[in-house]
Amino acid sequence: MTGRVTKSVGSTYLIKLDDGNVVSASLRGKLRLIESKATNPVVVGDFVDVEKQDEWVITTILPRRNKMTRSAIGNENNEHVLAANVDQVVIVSSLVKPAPKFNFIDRCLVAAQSYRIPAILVFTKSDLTENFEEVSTGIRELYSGCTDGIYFENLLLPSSGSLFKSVFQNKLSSLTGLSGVGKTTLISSLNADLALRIGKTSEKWNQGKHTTSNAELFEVMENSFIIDTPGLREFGLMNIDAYELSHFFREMVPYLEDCKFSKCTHTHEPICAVKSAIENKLIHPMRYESYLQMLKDLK
Ligand SMILES: Nc1nc2c(ncn2[C@@H]2O[C@H](COP(=O)(O)OP(=O)(O)O)[C@@H](O)[C@H]2O)c(=O)[nH]1
Ligand SMILES: [Mg+2]
Ligand SMILES: [Zn+2]
Repeated sequence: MTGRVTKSVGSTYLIKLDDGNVVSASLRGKLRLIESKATNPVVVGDFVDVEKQDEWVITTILPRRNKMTRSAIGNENNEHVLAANVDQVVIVSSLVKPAPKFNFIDRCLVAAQSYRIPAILVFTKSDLTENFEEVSTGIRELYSGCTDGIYFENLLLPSSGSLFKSVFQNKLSSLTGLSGVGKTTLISSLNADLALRIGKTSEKWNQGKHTTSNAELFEVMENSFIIDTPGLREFGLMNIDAYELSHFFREMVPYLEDCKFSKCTHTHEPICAVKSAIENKLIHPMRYESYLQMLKDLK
């Protein structure tokens, strides 16, 4: 039987089986040695084969489509995998109260791009925004070239619930966003009971009792999961080389091979296709600002 890992507690895993049942399984001894580089061999989101022996045992971990890790990209020794087979990263921000933190959004986008996971932006509190047309147009100009969907919503309207049902349907979504932007409201509109449960879990995290974050998948609707990972909120800058950073700015990628230097950082180098693209208004100056800020933080 196959199923999906939704939670790990010590060396026990909760598996949602294809037939809808949830079982608790452990890892067959041999499997523990696979992926020995990772600190955790099986993670939430993994699809696994399980067998009922005396108890349920995970016999195979199916190949992963992608994985979100906490440690350095490229530094696979000792990486901590947070989740596997994530379909989309959903980054929630509010248009006002609090105003969007573009730097935070850009860091999340870099992370999503580095994991090769599609990224969706949700901007809430459209109802409280005075010059909504202007603001939303500006944000679309900023982000349409580097995301897979942008939504502007008033989460308090019932219609936003049905919109987001279609966004989250049949997917594993990583939900992220700063405090107060509407994450709980959004989850409530999909599944009110769940929003309460997640709130309680987050409280526990915030008390700092857990040192390693073991994420949990929450089933918001049938076959639709969200992962609310405390550590992911910050999407700290990863340990990547300076010249690699632009590879994770999606709208810069088409220009990279035209820079004179293959390890161009698009700052001081001569004949830089990225800088030309900015001059020609093909790349948004705010994204370049953000790029420069992140580059500084890498050093
Ligand atoms: N007017 C308005 N208020 C919203 C909207 N979305 C969320 N809120 C309110 O913003 C506050 C924070 O929302 P919450 O879901 O708790 O944010 P979280 O910290 O990201 O989980 C709550 O009082 C919500 O009712 C929106 O689209 N419009
Ligand atoms: Mg909340
Ligand atoms: Zn360049």
